[in-house]
Amino acid sequence: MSDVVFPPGFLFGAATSAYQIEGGHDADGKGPSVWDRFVRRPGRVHKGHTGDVAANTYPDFRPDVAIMRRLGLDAYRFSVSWPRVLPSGRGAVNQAGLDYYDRLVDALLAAGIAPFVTLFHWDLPQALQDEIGGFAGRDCAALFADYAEVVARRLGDRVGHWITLNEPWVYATLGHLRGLHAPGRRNPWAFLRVVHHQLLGHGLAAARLRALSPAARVGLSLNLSPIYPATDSDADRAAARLADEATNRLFLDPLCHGRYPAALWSRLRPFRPPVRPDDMATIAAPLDFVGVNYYTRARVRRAWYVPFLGLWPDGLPLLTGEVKPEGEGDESVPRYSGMGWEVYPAGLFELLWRLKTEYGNPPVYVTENGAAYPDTLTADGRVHDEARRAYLEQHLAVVAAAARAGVDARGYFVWSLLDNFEWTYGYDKRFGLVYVDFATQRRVIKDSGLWYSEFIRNRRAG
Ligand code: IFM
Repeated sequence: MSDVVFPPGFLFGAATSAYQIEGGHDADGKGPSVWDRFVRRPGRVHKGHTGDVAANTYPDFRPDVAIMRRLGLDAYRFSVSWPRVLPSGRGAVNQAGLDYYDRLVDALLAAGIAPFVTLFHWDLPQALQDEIGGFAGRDCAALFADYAEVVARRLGDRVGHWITLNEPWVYATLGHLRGLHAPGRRNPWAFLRVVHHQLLGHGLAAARLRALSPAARVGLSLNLSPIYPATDSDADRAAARLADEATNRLFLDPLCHGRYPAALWSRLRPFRPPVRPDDMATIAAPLDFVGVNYYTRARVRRAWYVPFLGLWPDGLPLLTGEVKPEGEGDESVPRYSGMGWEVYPAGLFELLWRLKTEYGNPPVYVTENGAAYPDTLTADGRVHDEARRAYLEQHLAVVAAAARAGVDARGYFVWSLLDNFEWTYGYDKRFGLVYVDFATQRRVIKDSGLWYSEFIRNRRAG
């Protein structure tokens, strides 16, 4: 890997999110989030796990900052918990909550690590869900911008990079269409409103952040995935095109071209949200960077899927017709990660190339990439996670190759720094570079973490 070269100034980092690591779910005046509520609904999360304690970074983040320093990270992407800062989602600010992030930013800077701050990683204040239906309510977009301003007024003098939203597709689709994530709704009208209002919230917040800190770099993180037809049939190819519109283009097109993808939008006519005249211009204000969260590709086939009492238009696949390809690929790493996701590094190249050729070659950070595997702490006190190491090595090589081919790649963040609460999978899935013993909160840097650290050091030396 010593021949893998990145552009000057390229940042190597790792990422986490508030609900997945912080714990302190009701500490120091924090309000409940939709996830605090959702995890308490029977049967929603593996073994009833919650993020009440998680990796317990709220009481003391210093040991983890020391680990980041030891790893040699250039940057750390974390999220701010909206209800920790604004317990009711608006109005009175919880200074203790804001202080926590203020101290964290200072500690990172003192360790030479650049903070990348995500403002919304799905932990919406429950109060806003109760009062206005969360992002299904248009007012949520403006309230999000107000919240962004509160955070930026405190941290904006030291934070250079802001990520407004994390994976708005997941929040809208899993949270409001499929009911698998908080707030657990299954309503196609709410789903499309949540799509539009998140995007609008992004646009309003971005404008506010830029007004407060003209040097701020503002972007958002999208979960993108190349989508292939399962077979060569016309039906499967059409399904793949539609699934691409329902996932990748549903966000990239409005953000970069100021319009929703035409075929999907026409098919979804009965469910469309009201779009006001200025909305698309607000949403499409130029991004300073696009954050790409990449894990795998998808293959889809035509599926006649009617989950909502017949409400869905025929054939809308939404990845429900997903199939697993067989018999291809590099066998030096397991074909599927512990999430059952195909390991397919070439898909990352394809996405980055697409951003260059179809979306104006914006600066790109890979804001998440990684894999869960069933790690164990062995008798030698280590975690030998060769599969994760190989996964990271292959994907990093792809990013370097894309940069050489002219993609404006600026950085790469492993998901995740720490093992953490993996949403409906609870603590059953481990993504970390650092193993967390959730009973004792002991940390052990996995072999992949040691390798990443060495990899970063070699890049600096080279
Ligand atoms: O853990 C999640 C993260 O919160 C968002 N992106 C995908 C990760 C792995 O599932």
